[in-house]
Amino acid sequence: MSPTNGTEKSSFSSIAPFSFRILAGATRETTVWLTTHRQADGDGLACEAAFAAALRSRDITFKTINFEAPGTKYQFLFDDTSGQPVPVTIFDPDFAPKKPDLIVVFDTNDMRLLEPLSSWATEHGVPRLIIDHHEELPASTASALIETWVDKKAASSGEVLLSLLDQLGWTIDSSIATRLYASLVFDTQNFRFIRASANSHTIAARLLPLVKDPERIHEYLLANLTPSKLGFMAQGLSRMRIEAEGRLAVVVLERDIFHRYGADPSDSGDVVDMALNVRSVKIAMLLREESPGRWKVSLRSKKGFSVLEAAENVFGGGHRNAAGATVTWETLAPQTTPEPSPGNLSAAIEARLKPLLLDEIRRNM
Ligand SMILES: [Mn+2]
Repeated sequence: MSPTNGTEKSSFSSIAPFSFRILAGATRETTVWLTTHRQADGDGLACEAAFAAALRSRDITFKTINFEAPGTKYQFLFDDTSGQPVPVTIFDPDFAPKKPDLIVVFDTNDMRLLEPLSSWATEHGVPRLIIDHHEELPASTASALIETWVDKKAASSGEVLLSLLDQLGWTIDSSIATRLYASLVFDTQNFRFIRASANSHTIAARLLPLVKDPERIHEYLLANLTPSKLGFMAQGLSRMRIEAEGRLAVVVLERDIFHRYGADPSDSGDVVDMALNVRSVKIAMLLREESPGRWKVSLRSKKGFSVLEAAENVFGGGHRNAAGATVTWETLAPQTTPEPSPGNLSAAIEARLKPLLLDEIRRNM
């Protein structure tokens, strides 16, 4: 179900009745956890911080639970730059945390990206509410414990969250607005990717009077280079191969280059985004070595070209224009029989994915 699905305007109370009841009737005794997918980005994190601020203003107990510390460029969302600071906890099932009444998941409906939290929640019977703008994976959310509030037309999860706050009738203060605005700026990349709708701008116009220092948000999210990061990007770009008559960009980054420049794994996203700024490039593929024998695949495409199917081919997911997967030899094993040595895993991944991507380019040119 989706907030803008069909002709009639959907109501949160009817689409997610359980979550609505919990949130609308929440008190200090209610505990809500907020989380987002692994390798969290500016959208998911901004939503967490925004909703945390909303819960705090209503005296509802909350905990922000992540799987890694937020990347440096996102830390402003949780400190006093954006309002009252919001603490972030790293999930640890061994700590046997006290069960919350509800877990709100932002910016993904792929429960695999929340492990081990999603298994823990299922085991302990904890209900979850998904607030998202990605293509729904019915298999992932087919549980009586999971409700979804998804708007695939929204350009950011922040926009979907705002529609939820409006339906709850909660006031948007500066602390909430600043973070929601950050979500929009991040996911639209400064209002470039607005899904052919005025909605993001309309929402921005509504939020802006309340936003604390909007220029600094742009700076944190989009002008955050350091000399060493620039060095890392130069390395990344120098390894970029542009193939298929300029239409496919491929970058392979081994682990040592991250170490050498003190780069964050999330920094590689900027390299692959840069590839799409090349006019002829339709699809960009980045392979990043996470640990020996384990590579992260990031795929990006321009409008009219989908990378989702290629990601799914190696058991990943995402959406049409941005998808990814984590690949080991076991992932490829059913269809390939190479010598399992860490050195050629990236080559094997490339050999598997490239024909699929070239096919997609050929079909849609
Ligand atoms: Mn998003």
